[in-house]
Amino acid sequence: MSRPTRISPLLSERLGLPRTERENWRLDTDTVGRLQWRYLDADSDKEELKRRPQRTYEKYLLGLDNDLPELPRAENAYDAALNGLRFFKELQLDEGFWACRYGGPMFLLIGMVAVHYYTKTPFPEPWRIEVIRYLTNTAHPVDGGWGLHSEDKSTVFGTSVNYVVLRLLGVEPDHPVTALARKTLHKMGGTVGAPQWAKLWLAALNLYEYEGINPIPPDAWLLPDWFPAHPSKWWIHTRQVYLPMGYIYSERLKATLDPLLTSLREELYTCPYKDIDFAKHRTTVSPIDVYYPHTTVLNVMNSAIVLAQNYLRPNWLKRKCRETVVNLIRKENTDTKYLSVGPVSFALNALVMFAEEGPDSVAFKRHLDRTTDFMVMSSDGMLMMGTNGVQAWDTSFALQTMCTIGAAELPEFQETVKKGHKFLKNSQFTENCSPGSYRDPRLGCWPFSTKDQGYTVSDCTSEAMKAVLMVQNLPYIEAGIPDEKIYPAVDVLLSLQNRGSFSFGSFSSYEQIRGPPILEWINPAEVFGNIMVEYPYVECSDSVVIGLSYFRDHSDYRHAEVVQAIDDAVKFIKSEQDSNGGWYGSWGICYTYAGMFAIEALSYQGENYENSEWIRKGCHFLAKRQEEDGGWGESYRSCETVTYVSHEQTQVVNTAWACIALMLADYPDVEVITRGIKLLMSRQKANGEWLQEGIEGVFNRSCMIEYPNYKFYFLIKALGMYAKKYGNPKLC
Ligand code: LAN
Repeated sequence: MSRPTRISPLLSERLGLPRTERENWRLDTDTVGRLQWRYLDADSDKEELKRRPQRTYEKYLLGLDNDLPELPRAENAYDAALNGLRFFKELQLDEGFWACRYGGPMFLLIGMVAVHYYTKTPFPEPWRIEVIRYLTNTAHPVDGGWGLHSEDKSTVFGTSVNYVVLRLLGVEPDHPVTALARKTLHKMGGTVGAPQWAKLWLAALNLYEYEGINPIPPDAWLLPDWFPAHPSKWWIHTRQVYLPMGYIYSERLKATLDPLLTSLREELYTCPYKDIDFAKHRTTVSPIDVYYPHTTVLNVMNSAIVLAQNYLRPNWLKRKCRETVVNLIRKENTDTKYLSVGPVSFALNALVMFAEEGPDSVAFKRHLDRTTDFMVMSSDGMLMMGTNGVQAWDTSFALQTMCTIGAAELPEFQETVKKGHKFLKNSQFTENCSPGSYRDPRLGCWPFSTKDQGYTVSDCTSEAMKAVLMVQNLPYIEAGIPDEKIYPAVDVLLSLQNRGSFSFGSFSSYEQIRGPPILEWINPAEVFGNIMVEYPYVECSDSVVIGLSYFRDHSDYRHAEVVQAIDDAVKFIKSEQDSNGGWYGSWGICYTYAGMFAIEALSYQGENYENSEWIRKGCHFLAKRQEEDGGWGESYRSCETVTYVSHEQTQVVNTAWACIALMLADYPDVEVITRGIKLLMSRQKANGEWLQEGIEGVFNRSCMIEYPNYKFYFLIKALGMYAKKYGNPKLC
């Protein structure tokens, strides 16, 4: 059942669920962007509540009234841009970055809650109340289930794991939310049809049997490094998730059965637990959930591994696997300050460290300390984020926007620019990773979220480098990053370019492509596509072209190689354009997102509508998709179906992306752009803000993810560019 738009007010309110006092939440941070929501107790923290009043950004993020003033009505795009920026500036934290609620994926909370339950670590009461609220508010408005992401139909995956979360947090089975969800789960066939990642968490909670999970042998790590299928060749997220999963699977970790778990065993299935032959359900996955079905190769391989495991796995081999996995997890913990690359591996690693080193170990305690980095409070309740934030990425675009539209020169925004610059300066990596971690150099690069998280991404380094260079042109920026400290970032970018035959010249996300794409045949996750290896990504390639082009015009360092790298990447970008002129976006929704980045990259080479057939086709693709009201609206279904699908309503973010692309291209029919710009202005509120519309981002083709700050800086950029380019006419 597709998801109708949510009925307001929030379901949690209609059901009268308990809630915490929103006025008592505070967001703590540090100079490298750590985000920690803290609940102050009305009695024991009375003093602090008085001493530390809530800041505007806290009120905004919590959905409270934010006393920001009404601004003079904008009659032209420039004033609208500045009004938007005046609002957005108030959301900046003192340390220079922007916070947000990076939600969307609905399969993350289970990890956090399972670890607390398994290890008997109390789940903080304010979190418990607010997680229950969040899940209540994101349940499907009709059938009460959950999907892979917050806008998805209900699936066995989302419904099983979030049902378990609610029950472990104390919601009774006859509560209206759990009762309806369970009914839907049973209608879908019950938890036997859950995909592998759900089965693994449920097995660790003693709610599913390990024989019913397709094998996750950590033994793969013992293959020689040169072997093409060695896990070090997999995409970083896949290898970091399957590493601890391999431990949990191989060691058959199981929570102690208690009355709650015993009851859950009966609630999740359509027949009594003891009657289920789990081994028979190893390959059962609900068709509603499947995005990437098992291949025959994988099924045959799995059956062979099951046999080998049962008869041919001596204890010494099991011990060796355990040592290898633990050793690699320790390196990951050191290199990411216990955050790990993402939320799934974070929770899995915490469980492994508990099992391996015990409840009082430093490692387990450090993991527990990091749980706050992922748990974010919002108006709908508390959720676990897709990463520990979007700090460096958002700050880079915010700074670029202010420079592009000339706002950075205005006195009222100089403090904002200075603080943002300082944050990017603090976020640059100053050391490389542990030897033997299979990680590439990262010195001089930037992360997507924070320096502590420790991972660089090709486009994050490139966009941050561009932001830093742009800002450092401003006369009032004093302590800039010297060129010698930018060079290592350029070295890394150059080293990340793919050289393989089908991907020549392109850039992937975290690393070069290390393994053959045929490894996708053994993608075991069922719900995600394109996860086994790195792929050439058009947006990553665009961003690197943009960053390196900016650098090329700034410095002579490795000039010939930089020029060559840009050239090769541009060829790749052109070759990726579909015959209808669209570019498929892998990280944003979808063709409008990638179209903007691709056209920007080409425009940096002096290409435009007049002289480039690629840009011309790209513009026609976008212009054709403009809607009646002058806006663009693209549905997340574009990402799944790999073809443009219109949203039911136009979206400000898609509209801004399309307008930016058309302006960069010098699209001759200015009226098309003007209509888009007018739409952005018409949706702006009196205090300069825009309200949240549909979800903006995606990963692995099937899972959507929120980028709440896109509705600020991309809109401000579109409006400001329009004003600069077309003489800022009066528009209303
Ligand atoms: C992200 C977020 C940022 C994103 C961009 C920088 C925008 C992109 O251009 C490159 C890829 C990257 C870094 C990216 C990769 C996958 C991530 C980390 C995410 C979409 C955020 C969450 C997602 C991660 C895989 C979620 C955990 C789920 C698993 C399947 C392990």
